[in-house]
Amino acid sequence: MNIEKSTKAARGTVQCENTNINLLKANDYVAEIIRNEMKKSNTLLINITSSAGSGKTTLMQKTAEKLKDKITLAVMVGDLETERDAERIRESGIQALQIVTGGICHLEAQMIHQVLPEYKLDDIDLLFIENVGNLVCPASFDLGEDYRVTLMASTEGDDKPKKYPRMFLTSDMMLISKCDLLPYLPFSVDAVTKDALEVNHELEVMQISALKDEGIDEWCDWLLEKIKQKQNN
Ligand SMILES: Nc1nc2c(ncn2[C@@H]2O[C@H](COP(=O)(O)OP(=O)(O)OP(=O)(O)O)[C@@H](O)[C@H]2O)c(=O)[nH]1
Ligand SMILES: [Mg+2]
Repeated sequence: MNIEKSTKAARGTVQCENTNINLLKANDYVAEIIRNEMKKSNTLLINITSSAGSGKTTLMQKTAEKLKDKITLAVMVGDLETERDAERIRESGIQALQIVTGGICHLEAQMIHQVLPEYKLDDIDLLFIENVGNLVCPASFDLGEDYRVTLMASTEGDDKPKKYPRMFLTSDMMLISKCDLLPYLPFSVDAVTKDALEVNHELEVMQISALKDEGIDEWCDWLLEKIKQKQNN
């Protein structure tokens, strides 16, 4: 940390200036290329973000199970190490490729662009990016997606939207996940929704349990509607 470039903020904390502007400009340039490619092929691109373990891969599996006979969908999934998530998703009968970041805590547009030739985009209606589990860094990187969807698990505590506002500010949808556990946890759906909407009043909110198949049909209907809108444009 360059202390000269830091400024003191209220309550005695040190706030660092953003030194990543050029990196993000390069990222946004590639994100725009991805967006154009998706437009040409009429493929809906959804960036799935959340903390580690909020249920992203389980949701990908469940969504694949529900939609694979109606549309063509595929996933690319980022993790620091292992191909475990891609293997799990492939077991649901859809294409899934793993991006191993080797320690990087988020996906960047350049990584997505490198993997895209592995997908027959003209045949794919819906492409998911399962981002690295992290509520902080992935928020800063546009991946050329049409929509950003953030999972907020009931097990994480209901205070996250105000503590990690950038992720909720840049998202289009918050999925409150693992709702089957709500009866056992001190987690208020009303409180988390209120905080999230104060951060981003345009955020859509749904409750799901991928494990118990609750709210998944509503989620799939939302996806089908967004695909229809994209293909009619
Ligand atoms: N009770 C409950 N558990 C769930 C649900 N969805 C996922 N889980 C469990 O939560 C754990 C993490 O799920 P994953 O789907 O691997 O989470 P993830 O967000 O992909 O994790 P990372 O990729 O490591 O960030 C697993 O043990 C799942 O079985 C749910 O709806 N309810
Ligand atoms: Mg996962």
